[in-house]
Amino acid sequence: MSFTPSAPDRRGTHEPGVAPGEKAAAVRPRNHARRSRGLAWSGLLALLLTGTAGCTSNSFTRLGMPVPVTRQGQVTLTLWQGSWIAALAVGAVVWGLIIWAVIFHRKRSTATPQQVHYNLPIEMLYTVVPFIMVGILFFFTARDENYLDRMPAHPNVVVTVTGFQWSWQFQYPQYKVPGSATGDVTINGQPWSPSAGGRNLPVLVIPTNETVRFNLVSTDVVHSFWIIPFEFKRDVIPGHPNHFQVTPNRTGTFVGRCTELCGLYHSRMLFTVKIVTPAQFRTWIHAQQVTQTTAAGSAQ
Ligand SMILES: [Cu+2]
Repeated sequence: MSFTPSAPDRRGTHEPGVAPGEKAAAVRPRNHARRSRGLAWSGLLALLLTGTAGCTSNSFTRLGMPVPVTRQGQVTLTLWQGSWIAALAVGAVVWGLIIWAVIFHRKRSTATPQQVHYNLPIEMLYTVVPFIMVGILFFFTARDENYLDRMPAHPNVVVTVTGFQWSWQFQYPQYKVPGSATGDVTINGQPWSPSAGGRNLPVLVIPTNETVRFNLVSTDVVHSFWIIPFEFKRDVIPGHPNHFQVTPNRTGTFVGRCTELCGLYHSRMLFTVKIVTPAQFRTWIHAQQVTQTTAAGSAQ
């Protein structure tokens, strides 16, 4: 099957002045050049795959994403990397075909080329192949989305996040504080202020290797809860509680923010996230219970 229907069919014809035997000899170097080109393409593809496969996690192989700090974030990162590898592979084939057409089918004379109407195999190919590509991307996206949205019945830690103009409140309903306003361990936030320089931001503390469920509620307008290295954000909508669950797998201190323009001081709606070991988490939460219970008692 010829993939170049516009090329005149020269089967059975001879170039003027060239004997059939001489022509066979001239074909050999052309085959050799084709093999070299094939090798060059394979080499380029191998280089691309090893460069982006993510054997080691660095900023180049992460393609702009931060180091994930949850199991779920790693899944998002892998989907992102896989999509880029697929896009680059498709790009290499398309660029290769363009360059091939430009070089080997360039205008060689002023004569009008042979005119053709259609080529059914090629038209079927360029209709079916994009469907397959979209289908593959859709499959991996749907599979990973189902995993990210999974909500096992018994999370280890529950945090109720309340977004308001322009800060956050973090409430731990499993840890009670008798006599306090909410009845639970609660961290009340204030917006970032230039004088405090971030020292007054609310701190969200969660443990590693335990499932943490976030219940998201808003008291006023739509906000969006974004902890950058979770590689995930979810809207916080008044009258429509949202949820998600993660398993942190790396300790550290990170920045969280609102990612839905929610009013004048939206940009000040920052918070600090501390991922600590389970033992450090329990020490911190029990210290909060004692401090907040004492404060509630003295306020009465
Ligand atoms: Cu907001």
